[in-house]
Amino acid sequence: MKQSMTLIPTLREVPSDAEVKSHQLLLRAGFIRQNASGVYTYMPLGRKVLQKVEAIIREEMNNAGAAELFMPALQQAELWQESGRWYSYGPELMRLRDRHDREFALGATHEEVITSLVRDEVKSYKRLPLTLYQIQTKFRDEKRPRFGLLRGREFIMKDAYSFHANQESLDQVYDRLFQAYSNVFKRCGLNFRAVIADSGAMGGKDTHEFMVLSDIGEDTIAYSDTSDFAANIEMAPVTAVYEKSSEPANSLEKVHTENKKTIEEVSSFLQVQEKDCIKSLLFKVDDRQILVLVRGDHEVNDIKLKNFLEASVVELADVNTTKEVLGCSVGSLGPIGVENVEVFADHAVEAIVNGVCGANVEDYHFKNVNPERDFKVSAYADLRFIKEGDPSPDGQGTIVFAKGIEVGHVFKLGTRYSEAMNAVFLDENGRTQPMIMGCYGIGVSRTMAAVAEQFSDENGLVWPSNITPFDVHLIAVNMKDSDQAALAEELYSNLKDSGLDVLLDDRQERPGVKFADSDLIGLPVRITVGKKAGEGIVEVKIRKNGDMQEVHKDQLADTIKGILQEL
Ligand code: 9G3
Repeated sequence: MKQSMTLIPTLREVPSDAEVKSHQLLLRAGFIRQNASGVYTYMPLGRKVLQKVEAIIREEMNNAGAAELFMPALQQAELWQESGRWYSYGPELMRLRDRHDREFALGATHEEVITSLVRDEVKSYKRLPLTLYQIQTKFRDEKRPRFGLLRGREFIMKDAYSFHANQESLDQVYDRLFQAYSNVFKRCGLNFRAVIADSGAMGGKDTHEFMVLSDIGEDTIAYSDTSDFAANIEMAPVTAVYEKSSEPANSLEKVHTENKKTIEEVSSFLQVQEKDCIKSLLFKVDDRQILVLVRGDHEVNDIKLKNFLEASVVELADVNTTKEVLGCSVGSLGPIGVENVEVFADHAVEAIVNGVCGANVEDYHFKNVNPERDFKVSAYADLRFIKEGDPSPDGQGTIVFAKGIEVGHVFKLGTRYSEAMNAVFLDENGRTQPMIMGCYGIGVSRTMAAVAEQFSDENGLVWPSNITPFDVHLIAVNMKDSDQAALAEELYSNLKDSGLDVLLDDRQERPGVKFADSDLIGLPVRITVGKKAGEGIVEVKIRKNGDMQEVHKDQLADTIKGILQEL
């Protein structure tokens, strides 16, 4: 490709509304242009990277036995009404009406469409298992689109769906696609972790997110400093064991704690440690209230609470409800004497001796509180967020936190959609059964941005050789110099004939501009045709580490192929 024939509008200055590196660089290097908030055009260079990422995904998915199809983005409302999600999703689901006033959704995901297709076409266990996938544009009306392609309102996803007669079949396909995902992200050059994730509203038990480690990631990962254990912080189980101190239980004492509300105010006022305090929070759980207790230095994990109580709605009760139900504000809540709501506590609370908790009277607390003597709970459970320094749940090493960008997500769905939409099959005994499903997503455009986030330096992007838009950037210092122009043209056709993808900068621009643009665009290898053109000698520079060498044109193709293999 000759730069004079394509469109690569590089920018000198950093766009003000781009907060993260990948967003700034993809804009400055002319890979993307914004059309509207969260809506982008993939320019020629960006499109080429997407095509390479998609090619890797297709290879791995096809290898794993999945068949590619292509579903519509326009989805009838009726399908989403059958699954119930037409009513459960809010403004994030983009909806429109056609000319006959019939309602549609713009596809945010395709469980409904694929399930309605398979229920019509598959009736017998002999046709299972079946794994279908597509690479398609998705629409989600994010409240705050940000970070360029990392959180857009229109984005490219590979989404796959598998259908099974039994659980073992799902487990097999899940594991095979899990491996395919690891291959995809490895081949894209990404430093990623597969983390145990909460299945949230998706139902199903097993689910893993593929996280690219990055400080600007929106998710927090808890991982072991010595093993490969890694979990989304919402899901990471806590296996810490708590030593109950042997000090004698002193008698309960009610103390006035004027205006002391937070754990640190109360603990410093009463000269006790935060870990000897009991933090009590009232939650609205479906249609009732629950009082949840955690140790003063811990936080309630509402996802764990929801899963433990098998509830569908869990949220902190508001101030008025708290006052109504327990007669005081949050800062004075406690479990002692509470009869009208159920009380649950995290395991750590059980080991507290002579602790402190609110007295359910404004500005009063109890000292020398001892669980089981002074209050009972319906159950102790793992209800807190894991913390750095906790033992890793797999028993190996200690937990460390990191931020991650979710680029993939695999779910065991179970029969959530097949039951709702009657996707059934006849099993080998002639009985009608709902199909068991799995679903698997990769954010394709997000993966490109994650690579840009992980591989860039102060001069610009640095593309891994597997997904670079072009293999080689061929630059003539001065196209008006006949030796240089001639050699550049000769090398352009020879390198292409040798199978290399070449971008020739044939613009009438000053050398400085060409070199700055080349560093910004970030192709893995740059060839400079300069003063020694007459001798057939060019300069070869590796973008990643800046290594330079002079090479004669006869060795050029092999030298470059060797370099690309090594990168
Ligand atoms: C919606 C909207 C947003 C959504 C969903 C539906 C996330 C939704 C979860 C998934 C699960 C899997 C198949 C590929 C892998 C991920 N955000 N999810 O279902 F209507 Cl507006 O998409 N789907």
